[in-house]
Amino acid sequence: QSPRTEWFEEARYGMFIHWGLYSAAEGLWKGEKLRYANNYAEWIRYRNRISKEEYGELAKRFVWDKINPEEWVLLAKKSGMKYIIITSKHHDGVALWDTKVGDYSLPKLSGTNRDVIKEIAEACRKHDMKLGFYYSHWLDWEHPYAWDHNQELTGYVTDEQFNQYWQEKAIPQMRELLTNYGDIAIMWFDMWIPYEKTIFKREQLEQAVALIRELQPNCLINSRLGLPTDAKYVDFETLGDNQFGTSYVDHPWETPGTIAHSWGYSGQEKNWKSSGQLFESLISNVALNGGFTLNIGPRANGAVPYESISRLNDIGQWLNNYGEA
Ligand code: FUL
Repeated sequence: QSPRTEWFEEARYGMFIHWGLYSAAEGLWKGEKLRYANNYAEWIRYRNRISKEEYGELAKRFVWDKINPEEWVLLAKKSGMKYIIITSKHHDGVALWDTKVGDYSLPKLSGTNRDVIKEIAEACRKHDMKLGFYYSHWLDWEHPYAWDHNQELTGYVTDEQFNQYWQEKAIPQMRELLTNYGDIAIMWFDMWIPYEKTIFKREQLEQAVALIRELQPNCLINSRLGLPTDAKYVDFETLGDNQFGTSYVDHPWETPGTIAHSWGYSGQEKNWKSSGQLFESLISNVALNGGFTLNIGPRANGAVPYESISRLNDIGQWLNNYGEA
């Protein structure tokens, strides 16, 4: 492995933040729960077949005078987390930052001049926290030419059309993220089937790697990009959601995990994991030389659910007392 990954192999514990328009839906659409049992709240647009226009209205529910990304950074810091990964664009295709690529962004839909990506980047710099971006490169439910894995929302897309999405939206947006926000520690991609089974061509994924290596040579890339975990392409392996207990000897790895079920905020959560259970997940991964990226899903007013804060505080206290030998 390259020296790029050294800090990550020592970090072990980071914060995932899922925050976007779906946070304002809170796992309910017009009184109806998420369709399909056992589904994630951040998938509500797809699952409940919400139109792009109606979905965009959720942006009006953001309470800008309460939203303060520095609080998320301080929470991570207090719980002993060493990095933060935030959903710059989730599957819904909404950019959280003030993108110049198209007009489908939280600032534009919400009518604000706030750019939370800029604010969190500044807060991370101020508090010495590494920052990474989740970028949904594969699924993008707003773009007519992005590929819908079930072809339910956007229908059939040709290779040429998909390449148009890739060249006109995905690549230029990644360029913005890697140019305008200082040092980016991780680009975290999210495609959980081999690229050969998708519409992607290897060259397209290699183009993303080349862009990242050119603009931010120290930035790490995770395996859900779709290329093999080999320092040339991908720096660390991401296991399945909440999957623990695998050991790799030849490369770094992590598990992304939730505190309840959904990643995005849901008012419908019933089963919150205990602090002990979460701590055990962290320890078991660390024991196998891996890391743990634990998720919070703040609400549309920026508030982090109390249940999450209390568990993060418990883990932070343990780490403070016994962790940093
Ligand atoms: C998944 C996504 O589909 C979820 O919404 C979430 O972002 C998780 C970390 O990855 O597979």
